[in-house]
Amino acid sequence: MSRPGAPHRAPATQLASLAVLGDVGRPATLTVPDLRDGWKQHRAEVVFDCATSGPQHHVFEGPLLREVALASYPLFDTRRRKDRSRFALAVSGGDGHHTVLAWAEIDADFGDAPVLLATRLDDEDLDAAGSQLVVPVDRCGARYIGAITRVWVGAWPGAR
Ligand SMILES: Nc1nc2c(c(=O)[nH]1)N[C@H]1C(S)=C(S)[C@@H](COP(=O)(O)O)O[C@H]1N2
Ligand SMILES: [Mo]
Repeated sequence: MSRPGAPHRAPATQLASLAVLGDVGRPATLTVPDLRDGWKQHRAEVVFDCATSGPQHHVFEGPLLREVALASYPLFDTRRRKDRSRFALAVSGGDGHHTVLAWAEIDADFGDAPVLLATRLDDEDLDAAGSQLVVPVDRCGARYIGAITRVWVGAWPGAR
């Protein structure tokens, strides 16, 4: 039960957001509540190894990275696998840590990896902390980028 006049959500200043940008038709800025309200939430129980702190067990919930990226209309021909396979994604955290994935890793016709942009971590909302990348196919935790600020989607330009 909320107090009369109390906001239903945290004030905007406490909401982290990420930008989807690059070779896309419709760049977007999305808060964690946007990621929760706009797409089906998937759940992943994962174990990953950290080089410094050992095995970590977590439960994440959030939309598929693929679905969120597709909503920004990557500039490939969606019907052509070879065109899609030229694309990559770069995911950046607020601290500058970043990683890349091949589009083919998350494409249903290729690796079909259920990579998530988490909105919840161990039953806690990530609204203020920011979304975290969840890569269940990885043995180690280095690509579980936290406090995501940018998801770049683009194509290697190739030989010109
Ligand atoms: N933004 C950001 N995300 C990051 C890192 C980082 O340095 N910066 N470290 C990664 C590493 S090496 C690991 S093992 C996991 C640790 O996740 P945990 O803190 O939930 O165990 O976060 C990953 N995500
Ligand atoms: Mo780590």
